Amino acid sequence: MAKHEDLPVPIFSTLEPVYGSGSQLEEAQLRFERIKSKFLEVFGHQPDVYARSPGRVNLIGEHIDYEGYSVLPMAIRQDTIVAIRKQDAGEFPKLIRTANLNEKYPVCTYPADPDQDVDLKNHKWGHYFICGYKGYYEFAKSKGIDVGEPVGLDILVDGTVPTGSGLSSSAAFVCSSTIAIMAAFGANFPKKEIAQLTCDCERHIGTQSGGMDQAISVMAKSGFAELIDFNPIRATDVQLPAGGSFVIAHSLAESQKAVTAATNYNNRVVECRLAAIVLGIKLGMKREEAISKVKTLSDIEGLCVSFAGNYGSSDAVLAVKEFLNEEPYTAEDIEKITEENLPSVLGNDPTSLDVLRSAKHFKLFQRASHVYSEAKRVHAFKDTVLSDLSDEDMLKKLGELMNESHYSCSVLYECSCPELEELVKASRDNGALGARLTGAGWGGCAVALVKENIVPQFILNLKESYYQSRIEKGIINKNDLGLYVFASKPSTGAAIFKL
Ligand code: NG1
Ligand code: MG
Repeated sequence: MAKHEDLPVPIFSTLEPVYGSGSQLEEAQLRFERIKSKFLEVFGHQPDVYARSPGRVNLIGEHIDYEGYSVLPMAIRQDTIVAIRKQDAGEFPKLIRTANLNEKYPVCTYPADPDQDVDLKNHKWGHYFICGYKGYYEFAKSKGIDVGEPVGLDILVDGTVPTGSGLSSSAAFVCSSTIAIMAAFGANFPKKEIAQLTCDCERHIGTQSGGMDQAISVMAKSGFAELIDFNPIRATDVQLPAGGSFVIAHSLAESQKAVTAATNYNNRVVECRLAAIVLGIKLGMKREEAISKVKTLSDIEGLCVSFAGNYGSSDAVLAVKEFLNEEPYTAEDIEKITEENLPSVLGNDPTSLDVLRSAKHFKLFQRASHVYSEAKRVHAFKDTVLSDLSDEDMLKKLGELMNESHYSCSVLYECSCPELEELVKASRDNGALGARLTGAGWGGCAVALVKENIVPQFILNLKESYYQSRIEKGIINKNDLGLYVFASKPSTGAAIFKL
């Protein structure tokens, strides 16, 4: 039997296989009707086909996907739907037009040119579609598929994944865009290839992302979290223990990753890269070899572990303690070790140069300690789930691992913020077995592991302790609370609808 990840994205002629039955199905039917009639109103035609891809919550394994380490997310019910119509060859205007059901997002227009650059200085919501557009053409070209002359595309988007929340609205959008384009061109590919292609093409937005979000959005299976491995991308089902539920809660601090990349996300990617190169040199690699070959901390884990082995340990963190200084490094400190200036060490890549321009110093010790220890926690999480512990003990252990992960993100990786700290504390105070920030951080959501039988009370208490004061200050509307705090079951991955 073909493995799940080797299969193409499923194509359905009804909504039931994804949206189930009852009120959820009714809601989805209404949503698709609204999309269809708005499409007709804006473009004067019906869409050819629809694609949907979900957001995700990462249970454990934060900021390590881009370092090559496995992560453990699950898809959530909230998703992005892209309705698309491919214009005929002779039809005008030959444009990419992206419209959104949400009035907040005005129509964006782009040339029908897959070689266009994404205008990073002038961020627009439609740019995420262009990532998928460029990605599809790059991929088709690499496969030797004849795509013919570019044609115009009309697109209408409806997303329910809250933006800037660490639930990966961006990947839901990029994946549904790419899959919609594929479907409009009558193409389909194995899910693992789409996961890789969407991961690569989201980088056109200017973040040096790992591949977790796209992988889970494309490959998720209902009822399971997935252990995602990289190089190559693979997904292994993880059945979560009975009696526990994951509650997602928004801190209400929005984190716009595409806008803050140089000081937050990309900054950490660069720090990890520099930590890996410095460690590689300290562990005996030739300077030129370290600079040209070492890209991630996982590239030199073998060296770290064999160093630690001399001390009877298999722990890479030991090498970090031995060879990296706790004091932040200046650019000059690092250049003394690399004997090459940092822009050139980083290959003069423009997003890395942006990071260098705004960074005062580099916390190599802290970032590397986080990455190596978080990578171990992911495996401990999976091993716990597979162990013969009772459900009760298992949930307790998973909660502890989540708490340790949060501590590491907050103290070593410094990707939390005051609101997330308050929310994580409130979650624990209200009885969560564990709670942590999820996604890139600096705002966005926390995820809490809660015993199933106390979930309704937990949510009520959280509303009281975290959200009530924010309602009173007018930050959110009381009626919208359900959008900001909810329990989530592992949901299903991307799909194409020909309705
Ligand atoms: P969010 O912030 O949820 O989009 C980002 C990255 C992930 C991963 C996490 C941190 C993108 C598209 N996603 O997630 O790959 O690195 O941060 O674990 O950049
Ligand atoms: Mg994102």
